[in-house]
Amino acid sequence: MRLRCRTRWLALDQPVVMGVLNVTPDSFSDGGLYAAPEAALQQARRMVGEGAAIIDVGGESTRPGAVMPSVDEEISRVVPVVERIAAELDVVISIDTSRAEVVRAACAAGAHLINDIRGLRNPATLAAAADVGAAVCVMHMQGEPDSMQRAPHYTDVVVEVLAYLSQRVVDCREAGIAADSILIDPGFGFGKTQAHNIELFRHLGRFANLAAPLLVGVSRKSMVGHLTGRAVEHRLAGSVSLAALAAAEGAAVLRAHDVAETVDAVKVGAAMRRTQGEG
Ligand code: 8Y7
Repeated sequence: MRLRCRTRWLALDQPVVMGVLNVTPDSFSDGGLYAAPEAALQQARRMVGEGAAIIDVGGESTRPGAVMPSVDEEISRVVPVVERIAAELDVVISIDTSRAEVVRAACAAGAHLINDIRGLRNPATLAAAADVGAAVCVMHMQGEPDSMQRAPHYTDVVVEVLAYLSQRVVDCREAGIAADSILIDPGFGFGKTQAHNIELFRHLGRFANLAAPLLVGVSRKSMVGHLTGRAVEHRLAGSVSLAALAAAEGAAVLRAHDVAETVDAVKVGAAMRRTQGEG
C-alpha cells in the first residue's frame, strides 16, 4: 500500500509518523523574521533524523481564539520553510491549510500533501489540490475552531463521522483527486467532547476499514490531558500510548510532536495488530 503524493510515493505498509512543524509566530517567538525559517528547518531536520516520513507545515494556528492570518501572511510563513525542506530533506511535505492560494504556492515550492482540518470543503481548495496532483488528508470537524468545543452534538458520533468521511472520499474523487492520494482522519478534539473522542477511538478499526488509509492525531491533545490529568507539557507517555493503540487498530499515519518516541510506539502497536481471521 502506498500513497501517491504529487511527485513522490509514500510507502504505508507499516504505519508512519507525520511530524508537526508549526510556523506560526507564537511557535518561534524569539526567532525574529529571518531566524524563523532557519529554526523551522532545524526542527524538520531533527524530525526526519528521528524517523518522520512526513513533515506537516502549519502557518495558521488552530487554537481557539487565534487570529486568522491573511493569505499573504500565511504564504510568507510556509513557503520559505517548504522550499528549504524540499531542497534539503528526503521527506513528504504536508501543508496544514484550508486555502487554495496556499495550496498552489506551497505545492509550487515543493509540498506534496494537503492536510486540511476543514476537510477541503472549500471547492477552490479541493480544485487546487486536484490541479497540482497533491495528496489530501480529509479530516472531520464539527463547526469551526473558534466555536467547535462550545456544544458538540451527535446522535451517533461513530456513524456520523464514518458517513462524513466516506462522502468526502467520493467528493474528492469526483473533484479529480486520485483514489490512492486520499487519507481520512476522524479529527480528535475537533468539535468533540471527551466522550465522543473515546467513542471514536474505541471504534478506530472501522475507520481503518474505509476506502482510504487512516491518519490519527492525538499528540499532546486535551484528550490525553483528560485521560492522564496532565498539563500539555507532560502528555508524552499518554500520547505515545494512544499512538501505539491506534497503530494496533490499523492507523496508517500518526501525527505527532514527539517523533522519536512515536516511531517506537507505532512499531510496538503495529506488531500487535490483529489482522483479519485472527482472534
Ligand atoms: C490535527 C491536525 C491539528 C489532527 C490532522 C493539534 C492540523 C491541533 N490536529 N491535522 N491538525 N489531524 N489531520 O493539537 O488531529 O495538533 S492542530
